[in-house]
Amino acid sequence: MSRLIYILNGPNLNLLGKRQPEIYGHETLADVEALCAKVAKAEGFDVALFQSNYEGGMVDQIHDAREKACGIVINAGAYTHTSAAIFDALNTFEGPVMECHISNVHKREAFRHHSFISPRAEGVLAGFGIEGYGFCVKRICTLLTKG
Ligand code: CA2
Repeated sequence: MSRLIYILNGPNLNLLGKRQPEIYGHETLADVEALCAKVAKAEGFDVALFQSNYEGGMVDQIHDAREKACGIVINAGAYTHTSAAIFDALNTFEGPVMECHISNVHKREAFRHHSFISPRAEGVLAGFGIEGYGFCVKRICTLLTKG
């Protein structure tokens, strides 16, 4: 089994730490990567972080994960609320999937309350800031080592 966990990020998350800090905080995607790498390393795993502003780009990364990754943490951004294509792609992946949102989507607009990803995810985390990514990585490590 691969010991690589993919951290997939959707549209606009490249702007993390650069816009709307009142919602998404001051940390950047580089900080997310560093946190996830630290958590994974302590458990004997590695991470690779990706970001795409395109739905097809995210689908391609999920297909890539089929060959290379043992688990996926996904923050699909606004595609969370719209994308059957990303849901279908995740269903072709065999390992654990954790859905992560920086903000508490349930405290926000109604359109953010529904997720196409959740029915495929082992767990869903929202509103923990970027710390949530670390918790999701840890959970995937636990699921893969202790079942
Ligand atoms: O809370 C989350 O992590 C979201 O997935 C973020 C998405 C939003 O559409 C979801 O409903 C909840 C938006 C990502 C936008 O990211 C930005 C980051 C910094 C500045 C501007 C946008």
